[in-house]
Amino acid sequence: MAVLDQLTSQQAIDLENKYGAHNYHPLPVVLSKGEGVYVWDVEGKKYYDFLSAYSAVNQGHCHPKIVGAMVNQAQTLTLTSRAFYNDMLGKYEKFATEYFGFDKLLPMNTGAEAVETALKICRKWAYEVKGIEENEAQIIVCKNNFHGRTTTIISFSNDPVARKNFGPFTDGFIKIEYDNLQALEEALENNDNIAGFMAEPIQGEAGVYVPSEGYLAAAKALCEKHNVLFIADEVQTGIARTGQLLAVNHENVQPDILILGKALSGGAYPVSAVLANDSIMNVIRPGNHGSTFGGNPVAAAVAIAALEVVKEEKLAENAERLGKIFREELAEFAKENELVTLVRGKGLLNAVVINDTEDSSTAWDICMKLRDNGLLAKPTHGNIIRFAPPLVMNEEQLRDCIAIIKKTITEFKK
Ligand code: IF1
Repeated sequence: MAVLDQLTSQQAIDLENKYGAHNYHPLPVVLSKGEGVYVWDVEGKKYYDFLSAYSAVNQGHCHPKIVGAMVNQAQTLTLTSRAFYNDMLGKYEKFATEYFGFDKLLPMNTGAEAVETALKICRKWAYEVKGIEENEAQIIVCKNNFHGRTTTIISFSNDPVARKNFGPFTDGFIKIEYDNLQALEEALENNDNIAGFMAEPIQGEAGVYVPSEGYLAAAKALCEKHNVLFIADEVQTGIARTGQLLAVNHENVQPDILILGKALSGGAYPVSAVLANDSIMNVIRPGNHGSTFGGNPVAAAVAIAALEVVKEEKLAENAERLGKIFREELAEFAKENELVTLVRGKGLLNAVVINDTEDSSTAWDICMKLRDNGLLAKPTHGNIIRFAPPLVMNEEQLRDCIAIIKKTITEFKK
């Protein structure tokens, strides 16, 4: 078999099982083509993509403008490293800082790298600006967080599967209840070593937990009161996913440090970024931080195109409008179907809670039937199914998907 020969789905799965690390348990479907809201498997079956690569493909699969920008730059100059300047990075940094309203941007590649970068900036600011004694800085995070898979990030995770046998862990983090202002206030009171508070504006992996109205604004105000940096991890909730450009925009909150990833590139290329104003970002000096691919010309070209698409195609407005239809329809359905407990979310980041125990396979089994019926989605934790289509979906397609979801759950037999 030549390396690029056409495969059947089973052959592709067998190759991954034999030659790939088993760090995932994918839904058994083998995709070979994507366009807009659709993906196709190797046998040519067409599906609606209702995961969007965990909100990385907000602009739709293989968006022509984004792919065009990538191909054009890839045929011109792909990588210089930061040992030299290139003619794309400054343009991107200017475009993106004006786009999101910050003084500066530090370019990275993956979401986890951007989270690590934000933590380093926050700590350095704590020592050099706030005046905390070196190595004493503490950063407050939320229980049931998901910020990535590096050793430092899992150090403050409470997911046993993500942590077991990866120790020893990184110190300097305090975990509090999500959406609990009293817990935040208590953690901030009487502790002068707090450098920052990092949170997801909506906890995605935990099951699309939308905090109480006003939580983000009140949390930011508490951070200001205690001279602590508010760090918003918008890797999953950002780039129009929740019906606003950023999820924090729903409460008019401007974080001190903004973390972006995933759909910053429309899913075409690994691009992430950390944005902050000069009073914070200028603690970073040459040699403090970096990455071989961070800020490469292809990433810059792709990110500019991906962000332009968001505004040109009014993706936030579309997500807001279609998300309301989705939640209304599924909430109505929940009243008549005992398998669906509730639906929650914002914009087109939604989840349906299935009426079964966390350790049941019901949510997974429903996703397998959704696959058979031409829609791809995957459970987050246990009995919660995340539904997050590309934001380019139109109302007719959404209603088609709602019909598939209702039909599948109605016909589902445990
Ligand atoms: C996987 C989860 C989602 C993120 C937030 C940082 C990162 C992520 C809020 C790190 C990444 C991805 C990771 C991906 C699946 C997906 C995921 F299920 F893992 F938890 F979306 F909820 N902050 N989330 O959601 O970004 O380094 O991955 O680029 O690990 O399978 P990354």
